[in-house]
Amino acid sequence: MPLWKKIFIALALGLVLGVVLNQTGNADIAASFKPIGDLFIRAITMLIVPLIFVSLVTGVTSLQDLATMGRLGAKTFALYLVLTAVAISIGLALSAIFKPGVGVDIGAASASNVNANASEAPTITDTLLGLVPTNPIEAFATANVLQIIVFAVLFGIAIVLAGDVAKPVKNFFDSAAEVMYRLTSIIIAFAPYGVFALMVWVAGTYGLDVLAPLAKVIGMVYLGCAIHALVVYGGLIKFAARLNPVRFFQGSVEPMLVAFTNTSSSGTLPITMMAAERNLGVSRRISSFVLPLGATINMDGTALYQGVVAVFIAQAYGVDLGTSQYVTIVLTATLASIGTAGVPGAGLIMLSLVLTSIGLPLEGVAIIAGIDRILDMARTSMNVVGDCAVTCLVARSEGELDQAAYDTPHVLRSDD
Ligand code: DAS
Repeated sequence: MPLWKKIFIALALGLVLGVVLNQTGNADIAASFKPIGDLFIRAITMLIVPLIFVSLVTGVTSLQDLATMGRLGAKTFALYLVLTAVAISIGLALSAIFKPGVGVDIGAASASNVNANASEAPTITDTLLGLVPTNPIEAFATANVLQIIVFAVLFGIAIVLAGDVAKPVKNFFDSAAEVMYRLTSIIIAFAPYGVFALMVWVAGTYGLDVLAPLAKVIGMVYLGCAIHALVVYGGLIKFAARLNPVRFFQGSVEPMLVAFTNTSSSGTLPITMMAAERNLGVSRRISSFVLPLGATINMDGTALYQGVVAVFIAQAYGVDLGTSQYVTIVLTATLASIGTAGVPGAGLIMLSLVLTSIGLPLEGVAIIAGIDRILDMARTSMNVVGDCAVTCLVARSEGELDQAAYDTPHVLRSDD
Protein backbone atom coordinates (compact mmCIF):
# COMPACT_ATOMS: atom_id res chain seq x y z
CA MET A 1 0.00 0.00 0.00
CA PRO A 2 1.41 3.41 -0.96
CA LEU A 3 2.52 5.64 1.88
CA TRP A 4 -0.12 8.30 1.24
CA LYS A 5 -2.92 5.77 1.75
CA LYS A 6 -1.40 4.62 5.03
CA ILE A 7 -1.08 8.25 6.17
CA PHE A 8 -4.63 9.12 5.11
CA ILE A 9 -6.09 6.10 6.90
CA ALA A 10 -4.00 6.93 9.98
CA LEU A 11 -5.24 10.52 9.89
CA ALA A 12 -8.89 9.48 9.58
CA LEU A 13 -8.68 6.85 12.32
CA GLY A 14 -6.83 9.28 14.59
CA LEU A 15 -9.50 11.93 14.06
CA VAL A 16 -12.35 9.53 14.87
CA LEU A 17 -10.66 8.07 17.92
CA GLY A 18 -9.73 11.55 19.18
CA VAL A 19 -13.28 12.88 18.89
CA VAL A 20 -14.69 9.76 20.61
CA LEU A 21 -12.20 10.11 23.47
CA ASN A 22 -13.04 13.80 23.80
CA GLN A 23 -16.78 13.26 23.74
CA THR A 24 -16.55 10.44 26.33
CA GLY A 25 -14.49 12.57 28.70
CA ASN A 26 -11.24 10.71 28.04
CA ALA A 27 -9.17 13.64 26.82
CA ASP A 28 -6.37 12.44 29.13
CA ILE A 29 -6.13 9.18 27.17
CA ALA A 30 -5.95 11.21 23.95
CA ALA A 31 -3.19 13.32 25.47
CA SER A 32 -1.18 10.14 26.15
CA PHE A 33 -0.77 9.72 22.37
CA LYS A 34 1.07 13.02 22.05
CA PRO A 35 4.55 11.65 22.94
CA ILE A 36 4.29 9.18 20.03
CA GLY A 37 3.53 12.05 17.66
CA ASP A 38 6.29 14.14 19.21
CA LEU A 39 8.75 11.26 18.66
CA PHE A 40 7.95 11.24 14.94
CA ILE A 41 8.23 15.03 14.74
CA ARG A 42 11.60 14.89 16.53
CA ALA A 43 12.87 12.22 14.15
CA ILE A 44 11.88 14.29 11.10
CA THR A 45 13.18 17.48 12.70
CA MET A 46 16.51 15.71 13.31
CA LEU A 47 16.95 15.51 9.53
CA ILE A 48 16.28 19.15 8.71
CA VAL A 49 19.63 20.81 9.35
CA PRO A 50 21.94 18.20 7.77
CA LEU A 51 19.54 17.50 4.90
CA ILE A 52 19.05 21.16 3.97
CA PHE A 53 22.77 21.92 4.17
CA VAL A 54 24.11 18.98 2.18
CA SER A 55 21.31 19.02 -0.39
CA LEU A 56 21.59 22.78 -0.92
CA VAL A 57 25.37 22.65 -1.28
CA THR A 58 24.99 19.78 -3.73
CA GLY A 59 22.21 21.63 -5.52
CA VAL A 60 24.28 24.76 -5.94
CA THR A 61 27.48 22.94 -6.97
CA SER A 62 25.50 20.99 -9.58
CA LEU A 63 24.46 24.23 -11.29
CA GLN A 64 26.61 24.66 -14.40
CA ASP A 65 27.14 28.34 -13.81
CA LEU A 66 26.23 31.11 -11.46
CA ALA A 67 24.02 32.72 -14.09
CA THR A 68 21.81 29.63 -13.89
CA MET A 69 21.57 30.06 -10.15
CA GLY A 70 20.74 33.73 -10.53
CA ARG A 71 17.97 32.84 -12.97
CA LEU A 72 16.67 30.09 -10.67
CA GLY A 73 16.72 32.40 -7.68
CA ALA A 74 14.91 35.18 -9.54
CA LYS A 75 12.17 32.82 -10.77
CA THR A 76 11.76 31.25 -7.35
CA PHE A 77 11.54 34.51 -5.42
CA ALA A 78 9.21 36.14 -7.95
CA LEU A 79 6.79 33.20 -7.87
CA TYR A 80 6.89 33.00 -4.07
CA LEU A 81 6.13 36.69 -3.57
CA VAL A 82 3.40 36.99 -6.23
CA LEU A 83 1.58 33.85 -5.07
CA THR A 84 1.70 35.03 -1.46
CA ALA A 85 0.13 38.37 -2.37
CA VAL A 86 -2.61 36.53 -4.32
CA ALA A 87 -3.24 34.29 -1.29
CA ILE A 88 -3.70 37.25 1.05
CA SER A 89 -6.07 38.92 -1.39
CA ILE A 90 -8.23 35.79 -1.46
CA GLY A 91 -8.26 35.77 2.35
CA LEU A 92 -9.24 39.44 2.55
CA ALA A 93 -11.98 39.02 -0.06
CA LEU A 94 -13.52 36.03 1.72
CA SER A 95 -13.65 37.81 5.09
CA ALA A 96 -14.97 41.02 3.52
CA ILE A 97 -17.73 39.05 1.76
CA PHE A 98 -18.73 36.53 4.43
CA LYS A 99 -17.99 38.76 7.47
CA PRO A 100 -16.99 35.99 9.95
CA GLY A 101 -16.29 38.52 12.69
CA VAL A 102 -19.62 40.32 12.67
CA GLY A 103 -21.61 39.54 15.79
CA VAL A 104 -18.88 37.44 17.44
CA ASP A 105 -19.07 37.68 21.23
CA ILE A 106 -15.49 38.72 21.95
CA GLY A 107 -15.86 37.89 25.66
CA ALA A 108 -16.90 34.28 25.09
CA ALA A 109 -14.42 33.73 22.30
CA SER A 110 -11.41 35.15 24.11
CA ALA A 111 -12.40 33.61 27.48
CA SER A 112 -12.13 30.16 25.95
CA ASN A 113 -8.55 30.77 24.89
CA VAL A 114 -5.22 30.66 26.62
CA ASN A 115 -3.65 34.11 26.88
CA ALA A 116 -1.70 34.52 23.68
CA ASN A 117 1.76 35.49 24.71
CA ALA A 118 2.60 36.37 21.14
CA SER A 119 6.22 37.36 21.55
CA GLU A 120 7.43 40.55 19.87
CA ALA A 121 7.44 39.98 16.09
CA PRO A 122 10.75 40.90 14.44
CA THR A 123 10.80 44.05 12.28
CA ILE A 124 11.39 43.68 8.56
CA THR A 125 14.92 45.13 8.92
CA ASP A 126 15.75 42.62 11.63
CA THR A 127 14.44 39.83 9.41
CA LEU A 128 16.64 40.88 6.47
CA LEU A 129 19.79 41.45 8.55
CA GLY A 130 19.16 38.19 10.37
CA LEU A 131 19.56 36.28 7.11
CA VAL A 132 23.36 36.39 7.37
CA PRO A 133 24.78 34.09 10.06
CA THR A 134 27.56 35.57 12.17
CA ASN A 135 28.43 32.00 13.16
CA PRO A 136 27.37 29.14 10.84
CA ILE A 137 27.84 26.61 13.63
CA GLU A 138 25.39 28.57 15.76
CA ALA A 139 22.97 28.65 12.81
CA PHE A 140 23.24 24.84 12.66
CA ALA A 141 22.90 24.47 16.40
CA THR A 142 19.82 26.68 16.55
CA ALA A 143 18.37 25.30 13.29
CA ASN A 144 18.13 28.80 11.88
CA VAL A 145 16.99 27.56 8.47
CA LEU A 146 17.25 30.85 6.61
CA GLN A 147 20.81 31.41 7.83
CA ILE A 148 21.72 27.82 6.91
CA ILE A 149 20.33 28.42 3.43
CA VAL A 150 22.36 31.61 3.00
CA PHE A 151 25.55 29.90 4.21
CA ALA A 152 24.92 26.77 2.08
CA VAL A 153 24.35 28.82 -1.09
CA LEU A 154 27.48 30.90 -0.50
CA PHE A 155 29.48 27.77 0.40
CA GLY A 156 28.28 26.06 -2.78
CA ILE A 157 29.18 29.09 -4.89
CA ALA A 158 32.66 29.06 -3.36
CA ILE A 159 33.07 25.38 -4.29
CA VAL A 160 32.09 26.19 -7.88
CA LEU A 161 34.49 29.13 -8.03
CA ALA A 162 37.34 27.10 -6.44
CA GLY A 163 37.28 24.69 -9.38
CA ASP A 164 39.15 21.35 -9.34
CA VAL A 165 40.85 21.90 -6.01
CA ALA A 166 37.44 21.67 -4.38
CA LYS A 167 36.45 18.50 -6.24
CA PRO A 168 36.85 16.25 -3.13
CA VAL A 169 34.58 18.62 -1.19
CA LYS A 170 31.96 18.54 -3.95
CA ASN A 171 32.11 14.72 -4.08
CA PHE A 172 31.77 14.51 -0.32
CA PHE A 173 28.59 16.57 -0.38
CA ASP A 174 27.17 14.62 -3.31
CA SER A 175 27.47 11.38 -1.36
CA ALA A 176 26.40 12.99 1.91
CA ALA A 177 23.20 14.14 0.20
CA GLU A 178 22.55 10.57 -0.94
CA VAL A 179 23.01 9.32 2.61
CA MET A 180 20.64 11.95 3.98
CA TYR A 181 17.98 11.04 1.41
CA ARG A 182 18.30 7.39 2.39
CA LEU A 183 17.94 8.28 6.07
CA THR A 184 14.91 10.41 5.22
CA SER A 185 13.19 7.53 3.44
CA ILE A 186 13.80 5.30 6.46
CA ILE A 187 12.10 7.78 8.80
CA ILE A 188 9.27 8.54 6.39
CA ALA A 189 8.12 4.93 6.86
CA PHE A 190 6.99 5.89 10.37
CA ALA A 191 4.81 8.78 9.14
CA PRO A 192 1.48 6.91 9.50
CA TYR A 193 2.17 6.16 13.17
CA GLY A 194 3.17 9.74 13.91
CA VAL A 195 0.20 11.18 12.04
CA PHE A 196 -2.22 8.85 13.85
CA ALA A 197 -0.91 9.80 17.28
CA LEU A 198 -0.96 13.54 16.53
CA MET A 199 -4.52 13.43 15.23
CA VAL A 200 -5.74 11.52 18.31
CA TRP A 201 -4.11 14.14 20.53
CA VAL A 202 -5.42 17.18 18.58
CA ALA A 203 -8.99 15.87 18.15
CA GLY A 204 -9.05 14.52 21.70
CA THR A 205 -7.82 17.80 23.18
CA TYR A 206 -9.81 20.31 21.16
CA GLY A 207 -12.92 18.26 20.53
CA LEU A 208 -15.74 19.92 18.65
CA ASP A 209 -17.10 22.45 21.22
CA VAL A 210 -14.16 24.88 21.16
CA LEU A 211 -14.72 25.23 17.44
CA ALA A 212 -18.35 26.42 17.64
CA PRO A 213 -18.04 30.20 18.29
CA LEU A 214 -15.26 30.58 15.76
CA ALA A 215 -16.54 28.07 13.24
CA LYS A 216 -16.99 30.75 10.58
CA VAL A 217 -13.42 32.02 10.71
CA ILE A 218 -12.15 28.42 10.65
CA GLY A 219 -14.36 27.81 7.64
CA MET A 220 -13.00 30.93 5.92
CA VAL A 221 -9.37 29.86 6.35
CA TYR A 222 -10.03 26.31 5.12
CA LEU A 223 -12.18 27.55 2.21
CA GLY A 224 -9.55 30.13 1.26
CA CYS A 225 -6.77 27.55 1.31
CA ALA A 226 -8.82 25.18 -0.82
CA ILE A 227 -9.64 27.90 -3.36
CA HIS A 228 -6.03 29.09 -3.56
CA ALA A 229 -4.69 25.54 -3.93
CA LEU A 230 -7.21 24.34 -6.48
CA VAL A 231 -7.67 27.52 -8.54
CA VAL A 232 -4.26 29.22 -8.32
CA TYR A 233 -1.89 26.25 -8.02
CA GLY A 234 -4.11 23.98 -10.12
CA GLY A 235 -4.42 26.69 -12.77
CA LEU A 236 -0.69 27.41 -12.88
CA ILE A 237 0.19 23.71 -13.08
CA LYS A 238 -2.32 23.19 -15.90
CA PHE A 239 -1.86 26.36 -17.96
CA ALA A 240 1.65 27.57 -17.12
CA ALA A 241 3.45 24.25 -16.65
CA ARG A 242 1.10 22.36 -19.00
CA LEU A 243 0.97 19.43 -16.56
CA ASN A 244 -1.92 17.36 -15.24
CA PRO A 245 -3.13 19.12 -12.05
CA VAL A 246 -4.67 15.92 -10.68
CA ARG A 247 -1.29 14.23 -10.77
CA PHE A 248 0.19 17.28 -9.06
CA PHE A 249 -2.14 16.99 -6.06
CA GLN A 250 -1.69 13.19 -5.96
CA GLY A 251 2.06 13.69 -5.97
CA SER A 252 1.87 16.25 -3.15
CA VAL A 253 -0.38 14.22 -0.89
CA GLU A 254 2.20 12.85 1.56
CA PRO A 255 3.72 16.26 2.44
CA MET A 256 0.20 17.76 2.48
CA LEU A 257 -1.04 15.24 5.05
CA VAL A 258 2.10 15.27 7.20
CA ALA A 259 2.11 19.10 7.25
CA PHE A 260 -1.57 19.00 8.20
CA THR A 261 -0.76 17.00 11.32
CA ASN A 262 2.65 18.33 12.36
CA THR A 263 1.90 21.98 11.39
CA SER A 264 5.54 22.52 10.47
CA SER A 265 6.74 23.28 6.91
CA SER A 266 10.36 22.80 7.97
CA GLY A 267 9.45 19.61 9.82
CA THR A 268 7.79 18.31 6.65
CA LEU A 269 10.61 19.43 4.36
CA PRO A 270 12.38 16.04 4.13
CA ILE A 271 9.11 14.47 2.99
CA THR A 272 8.37 17.37 0.63
CA MET A 273 11.77 16.90 -1.00
CA MET A 274 11.28 13.15 -1.39
CA ALA A 275 7.78 13.65 -2.84
CA ALA A 276 8.96 16.35 -5.29
CA GLU A 277 11.69 14.03 -6.55
CA ARG A 278 9.92 10.65 -6.46
CA ASN A 279 6.32 11.63 -7.20
CA LEU A 280 6.62 14.79 -9.27
CA GLY A 281 9.81 14.04 -11.18
CA VAL A 282 11.55 17.24 -10.11
CA SER A 283 15.34 17.04 -10.40
CA ARG A 284 17.26 17.03 -7.11
CA ARG A 285 19.13 20.08 -8.32
CA ILE A 286 15.93 22.13 -8.46
CA SER A 287 14.16 20.63 -5.44
CA SER A 288 17.18 21.01 -3.16
CA PHE A 289 17.32 24.71 -4.03
CA VAL A 290 13.66 25.71 -4.27
CA LEU A 291 12.12 23.66 -1.45
CA PRO A 292 14.30 24.64 1.53
CA LEU A 293 13.83 28.25 0.46
CA GLY A 294 10.09 27.72 0.16
CA ALA A 295 9.78 26.01 3.53
CA THR A 296 10.90 29.18 5.22
CA ILE A 297 9.92 32.11 3.02
CA ASN A 298 6.95 30.84 1.03
CA MET A 299 3.87 30.67 3.23
CA ASP A 300 0.77 31.34 1.19
CA GLY A 301 -1.41 29.56 3.73
CA THR A 302 -0.07 31.72 6.53
CA ALA A 303 -0.54 34.89 4.50
CA LEU A 304 -4.11 33.93 3.59
CA TYR A 305 -4.82 33.15 7.26
CA GLN A 306 -3.50 36.55 8.29
CA GLY A 307 -5.72 38.24 5.70
CA VAL A 308 -8.81 36.37 6.93
CA VAL A 309 -8.07 36.81 10.62
CA ALA A 310 -7.12 40.50 10.43
CA VAL A 311 -10.49 41.33 8.86
CA PHE A 312 -12.24 38.94 11.29
CA ILE A 313 -10.71 40.79 14.26
CA ALA A 314 -11.56 44.19 12.77
CA GLN A 315 -15.17 43.04 12.37
CA ALA A 316 -15.25 41.53 15.88
CA TYR A 317 -14.11 44.87 17.31
CA GLY A 318 -16.42 46.84 14.99
CA VAL A 319 -13.54 48.55 13.13
CA ASP A 320 -14.17 49.49 9.48
CA LEU A 321 -11.03 48.95 7.39
CA GLY A 322 -10.26 51.45 4.61
CA THR A 323 -8.57 50.65 1.28
CA SER A 324 -5.18 51.80 2.54
CA GLN A 325 -5.48 49.40 5.49
CA TYR A 326 -6.27 46.53 3.15
CA VAL A 327 -3.18 47.41 1.09
CA THR A 328 -1.15 47.58 4.31
CA ILE A 329 -2.38 44.10 5.27
CA VAL A 330 -1.29 42.69 1.88
CA LEU A 331 2.20 44.20 2.15
CA THR A 332 2.68 43.40 5.85
CA ALA A 333 1.33 39.85 5.61
CA THR A 334 3.54 39.15 2.53
CA LEU A 335 6.64 40.34 4.38
CA ALA A 336 5.48 38.71 7.62
CA SER A 337 5.12 35.37 5.86
CA ILE A 338 8.75 35.65 4.67
CA GLY A 339 9.86 36.12 8.25
CA THR A 340 7.59 33.38 9.58
CA ALA A 341 9.54 30.28 10.55
CA GLY A 342 8.29 26.93 9.29
CA VAL A 343 7.39 25.76 12.78
CA PRO A 344 4.08 25.24 14.61
CA GLY A 345 2.25 28.41 15.57
CA ALA A 346 4.72 30.82 13.97
CA GLY A 347 1.94 32.49 12.02
CA LEU A 348 0.18 33.47 15.23
CA ILE A 349 3.25 35.38 16.36
CA MET A 350 3.52 37.20 13.02
CA LEU A 351 -0.21 38.01 13.21
CA SER A 352 0.66 40.62 15.85
CA LEU A 353 2.83 42.37 13.23
CA VAL A 354 -0.14 42.58 10.84
CA LEU A 355 -2.58 43.73 13.51
CA THR A 356 -0.15 46.41 14.73
CA SER A 357 0.39 47.67 11.18
CA ILE A 358 -3.29 48.55 10.89
CA GLY A 359 -3.85 49.63 14.49
CA LEU A 360 -5.99 46.70 15.56
CA PRO A 361 -5.91 45.59 19.22
CA LEU A 362 -3.43 42.78 19.90
CA GLU A 363 -6.06 41.21 22.16
CA GLY A 364 -7.42 39.88 18.88
CA VAL A 365 -4.53 37.39 18.93
CA ALA A 366 -5.99 35.94 22.15
CA ILE A 367 -9.30 35.29 20.36
CA ILE A 368 -7.53 33.23 17.72
CA ALA A 369 -4.97 31.51 19.99
CA GLY A 370 -7.33 28.80 21.23
CA ILE A 371 -8.13 27.55 17.74
CA ASP A 372 -4.80 28.42 16.18
CA ARG A 373 -3.69 24.81 15.97
CA ILE A 374 -6.77 24.00 13.87
CA LEU A 375 -5.98 26.94 11.58
CA ASP A 376 -2.28 26.08 11.54
CA MET A 377 -3.05 22.62 10.16
CA ALA A 378 -4.73 24.04 7.06
CA ARG A 379 -2.29 26.89 6.47
CA THR A 380 0.82 24.74 6.88
CA SER A 381 -0.61 22.13 4.55
CA MET A 382 -1.12 24.83 1.94
CA ASN A 383 2.30 26.35 2.57
CA VAL A 384 3.80 22.99 1.63
CA VAL A 385 1.57 22.48 -1.42
CA GLY A 386 2.61 25.97 -2.56
CA ASP A 387 6.26 24.95 -2.26
CA CYS A 388 5.56 21.86 -4.38
CA ALA A 389 3.74 23.97 -7.00
CA VAL A 390 6.60 26.48 -7.34
CA THR A 391 9.22 23.74 -7.51
CA CYS A 392 7.25 22.08 -10.32
CA LEU A 393 6.88 25.38 -12.19
CA VAL A 394 10.59 26.22 -11.84
CA ALA A 395 11.68 22.68 -12.76
CA ARG A 396 9.39 22.67 -15.79
CA SER A 397 10.69 26.05 -16.97
CA GLU A 398 14.26 24.77 -16.61
CA GLY A 399 13.52 21.51 -18.42
CA GLU A 400 14.29 19.63 -15.21
CA LEU A 401 10.99 17.89 -14.62
CA ASP A 402 10.85 14.23 -15.65
CA GLN A 403 7.48 14.05 -17.39
CA ALA A 404 7.42 10.23 -17.32
CA ALA A 405 8.01 10.19 -13.56
CA TYR A 406 5.40 12.93 -13.10
CA ASP A 407 2.79 11.01 -15.09
CA THR A 408 3.51 7.67 -13.43
CA PRO A 409 1.07 7.20 -10.58
CA HIS A 410 4.04 6.26 -8.47
CA VAL A 411 3.70 7.58 -4.97
CA LEU A 412 6.12 7.35 -2.12
CA ARG A 413 6.10 3.92 -0.52
CA SER A 414 7.28 3.24 2.96
CA ASP A 415 9.52 0.53 1.59
CA ASP A 416 11.17 2.93 -0.88
N1 DAS B 1 3.16 26.36 11.06
C1 DAS B 1 3.84 27.24 10.09
C2 DAS B 1 4.54 26.39 9.06
O1 DAS B 1 5.21 25.45 9.44
C3 DAS B 1 2.91 28.20 9.45
C4 DAS B 1 2.23 29.11 10.42
O2 DAS B 1 2.35 28.97 11.64
O3 DAS B 1 1.57 30.02 9.91
O4 DAS B 1 4.44 26.70 7.84
